[in-house]
Amino acid sequence: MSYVDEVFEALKVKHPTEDEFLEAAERVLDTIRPAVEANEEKYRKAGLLERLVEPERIITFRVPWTDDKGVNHVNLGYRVQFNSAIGPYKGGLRFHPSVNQSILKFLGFEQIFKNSLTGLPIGGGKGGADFDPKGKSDAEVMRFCQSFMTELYKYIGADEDVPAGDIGVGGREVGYLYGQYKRITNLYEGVLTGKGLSFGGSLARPEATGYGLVYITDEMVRAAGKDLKGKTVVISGSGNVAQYATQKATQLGAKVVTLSDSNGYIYDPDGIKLDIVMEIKNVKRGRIREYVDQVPSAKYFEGERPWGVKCDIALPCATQNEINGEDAKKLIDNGCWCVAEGANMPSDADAIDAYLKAKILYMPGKAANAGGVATSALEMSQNSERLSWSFEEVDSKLKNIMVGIYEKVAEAAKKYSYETDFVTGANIAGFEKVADAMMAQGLV
Ligand code: NDP
Ligand code: 2IT
Repeated sequence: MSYVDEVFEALKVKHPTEDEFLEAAERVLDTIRPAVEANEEKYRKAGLLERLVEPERIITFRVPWTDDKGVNHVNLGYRVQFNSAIGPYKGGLRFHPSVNQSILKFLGFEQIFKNSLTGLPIGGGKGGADFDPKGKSDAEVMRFCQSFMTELYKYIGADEDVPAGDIGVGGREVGYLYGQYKRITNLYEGVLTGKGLSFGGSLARPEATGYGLVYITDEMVRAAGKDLKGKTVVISGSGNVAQYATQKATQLGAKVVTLSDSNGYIYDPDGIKLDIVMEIKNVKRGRIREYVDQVPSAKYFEGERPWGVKCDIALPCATQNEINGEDAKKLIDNGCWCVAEGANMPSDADAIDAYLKAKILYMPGKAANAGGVATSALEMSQNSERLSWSFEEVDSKLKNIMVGIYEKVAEAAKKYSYETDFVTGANIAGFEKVADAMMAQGLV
């Protein structure tokens, strides 16, 4: 049996219930084969892959908090410190009822390669809690965040582990988390990213994931001799990533016709009006269906996802496994020729197989959504030098990073597979730097 297969078989036996993590690990291990085989003896002797698939540390803790009625609750909090070979652990916190160890391990594992692709010195981590911020008051969210940080602060630090946002964790939550960290430790340091501008946040960090997604999509589309102008784009989600992907795609002349949340999707044939969405989602914290109350020419589809809508480009920006094989087939049959992932692992294995078989342009999440964490690393740099860069400076660095990622991914695709196999390209390009650092640092 090959080294890759041996390690994956053992992983399945060790963690049989961790479906999401096994799915992510299998996809990465399967595509890095050529890079592993070229060094098989060396890597095997060093136990490189066995170490790569096992987090350095997982911290699990209870998070007790009291709601506005005085009722007590206990949630589960986690931080997966997966790999620190190339820098301090870096990655978001997710607050969502579905959060469990398997999901956070898959996200932390993906983060290792994503962070490596950015070219910046950040290792891989992820954390969160099975807490649902939906429907909670600001005071409840604050008490939860304070309780969460009262345990987490022991394990994080500006040179140790730097969390940020993800699903259910935005500017409000990062603010409460930062306040409690500072209160407990008495340190004013860049321990979290995605902070508010008045306390060390970076301009363009809120925009970064969505903008970065569209920058790399634009690069990929132009390399294929096409253009975003006038193209119809279908986007899922309506949170941070979806909103700024909509904004940048629209600025570049494309027309975004859908957005969604976990209840359903909206279709606006005239192009989504983002100011209305932002008011509903960011101010009122409401549901996407409310859009049609203000734009009667738009339609709302309860309980459905937008993959049946005719489009040129699909940008999934909600959550993992939101596109299955059938959805992918629908997209392709309707003429979609480009998929780029704002979310982490939104396409399941069957969907990815369908894209690759149809040879449509497909940029996987770890490359396509890396602009968020890359700009987080820029926020860390600004915090270290106690300076703030202008929006234009951060945005232009972000754009350069996304173009750089496209080039690295395309080059590795060409070297190890075929020209537009960006799945192999992203995994190998991300893996090589981490493997090199792990080999150099010995058995740790
Ligand atoms: P937000 O919490 O701001 O928004 C999440 C959106 O996705 C909401 O519209 C939400 O709808 C929807 N959603 C969440 N879970 C589900 C579900 N199970 N089924 C259907 N819809 C769902 O999160 P972000 O925009 O920050 O994150 C979106 C994706 O992007 C995630 O996969 C995240 O990991 C990834 N990502 C985020 C980065 C960032 O910088 N924020 C960076 C890189 C990747 P509802 O309100 O109904 O739950
Ligand atoms: O999935 C991700 O890359 C994020 N949620 C952003 C992480 C970060 O540290 O900015």
